[in-house]
Amino acid sequence: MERQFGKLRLELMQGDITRQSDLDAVVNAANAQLTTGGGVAGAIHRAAGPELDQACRPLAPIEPGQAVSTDAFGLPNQRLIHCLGPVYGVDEPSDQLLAACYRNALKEAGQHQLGSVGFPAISTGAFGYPVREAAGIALQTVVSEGSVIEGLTLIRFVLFSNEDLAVHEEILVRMA
Ligand code: AR6
Repeated sequence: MERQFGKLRLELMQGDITRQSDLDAVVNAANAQLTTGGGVAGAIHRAAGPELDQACRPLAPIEPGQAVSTDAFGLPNQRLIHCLGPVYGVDEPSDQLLAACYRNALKEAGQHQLGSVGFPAISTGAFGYPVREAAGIALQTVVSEGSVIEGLTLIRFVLFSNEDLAVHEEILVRMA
């Protein structure tokens, strides 16, 4: 599904965040140390290769809601943006910290003049954020913050499961 908000196109698809070769940047659902792990971070570090670990080291640790960026190394993108989502029920206020992730990731994209960015569903895996709640925050935030970033024309949510895609579609369809 896709929707246009002014000059910004918002796309939702089922897929793998490491295989978005037509996007300038993709976002990593990172840990505070910016090391590999499970889920998105594991897939990104495997695809990017060991140089990513070295590039991340001087930038760590990061705080919940923060975003930093590196070269994308073996990934087919120009840049990688690393966000630390809140652990649900632990890092509070979770909703504001999750919104800050998306806002700060988009700011980072703006600073590097990136025209297209792909996001996974940050915090909804190992960090336990309920998908429906997280999707509402994520979609609202990227629409309001994305349209003020100069040069940004495409945001794509790459959801790993069809169930997660369906939840995001339900919310996007109803958004004003
Ligand atoms: N492409 C797109 N989405 C994916 C992929 C992929 N390749 N792999 C998993 N997902 P998670 P978090 C989905 O756990 O909750 C790591 O160990 C997944 O199904 O990656 O922010 C880090 O090191 C889920 O819907 O991120 C951190 O310690 C969503 O992406 C911690 O997990 C996010 O799941 C971060 O936890």
